[in-house]
Amino acid sequence: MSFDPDQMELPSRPELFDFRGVSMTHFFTDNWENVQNFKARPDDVLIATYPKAGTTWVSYILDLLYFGQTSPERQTSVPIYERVPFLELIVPKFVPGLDQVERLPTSPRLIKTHFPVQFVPKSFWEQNCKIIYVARNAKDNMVSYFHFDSMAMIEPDPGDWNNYFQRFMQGKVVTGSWYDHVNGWWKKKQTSPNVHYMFYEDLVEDTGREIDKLCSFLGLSPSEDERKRITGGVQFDKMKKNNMTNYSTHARMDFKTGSFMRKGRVGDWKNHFTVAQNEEFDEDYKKKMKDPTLQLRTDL
Ligand code: PPS
Repeated sequence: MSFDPDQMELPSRPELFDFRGVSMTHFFTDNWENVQNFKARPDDVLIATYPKAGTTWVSYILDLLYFGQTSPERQTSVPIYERVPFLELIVPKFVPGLDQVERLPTSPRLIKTHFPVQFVPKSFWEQNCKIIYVARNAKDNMVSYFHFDSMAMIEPDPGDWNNYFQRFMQGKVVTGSWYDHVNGWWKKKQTSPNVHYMFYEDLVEDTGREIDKLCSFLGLSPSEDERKRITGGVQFDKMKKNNMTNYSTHARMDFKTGSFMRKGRVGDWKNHFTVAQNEEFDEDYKKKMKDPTLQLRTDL
């Protein structure tokens, strides 16, 4: 987020409201018309996720694949959230995501969104842009989101864990229902060859393999050395130490209450869910996740 002193006051924590059937705050809807009218270029690459599913990880992988060799200075001077702007985000005192995208000097432009599939500006589809969707199992996703909401001042107050647990299952968090999000994109992928659907758990299991799949989807062929360098450079510990990828330079995070690169694991939900919560969750999950072809792993 680049600072723009001409804009308004710093915000306080926003309220959640229903926006076209999806829970949102005004930081993601105030620029709606302009975002919907966004003119994508055919080579734009959109990274779409439910929040906390691995957006930053995949953004960094793509950035290295496209620009790691050609713009080494970018790697030490431009934070990842500026290299890959957040399309719909509009927060007072910061340059709106849309304007950041339009100012990007790169080609292709890498663009981040948390929109459910039905909110994606139509131009991305008309221009046949490549879209990468990352899904993460709901339990870990919920835990990560809870911690993030505690430290991200542009998010509604998460309240305590028990309360958050219920709200997540009801879809009363920013970007709405996790269940609708992952299912909506999964359905779209079945008819859109331009959507590459990935899983956070697969990336943890074998980052190199997933980078290979990404490369064949994008038509990229890095050298073996480059591939190894990227696979090593994007591991959790490296990204956590790297000020360009760990969000430590971001003005709207309260690092006293946590860190953006928190644990980076599959299965951390076991440290948060009680036995009763786990049972309640699984029961509810079965009712909402009817498509047997979409399977997410909560353990490796
Ligand atoms: S955001 O705010 O929506 O853009 O957040 P997002 O980047 O999607 O998700 C943040 C979580 O992804 C974890 N992460 C990683 N895990 C493993 N390896 C790597 N390299 C990596 N990079 C980011 C990050 O730690 C957050 O998950 P939790 O579980 O909170 O640690």
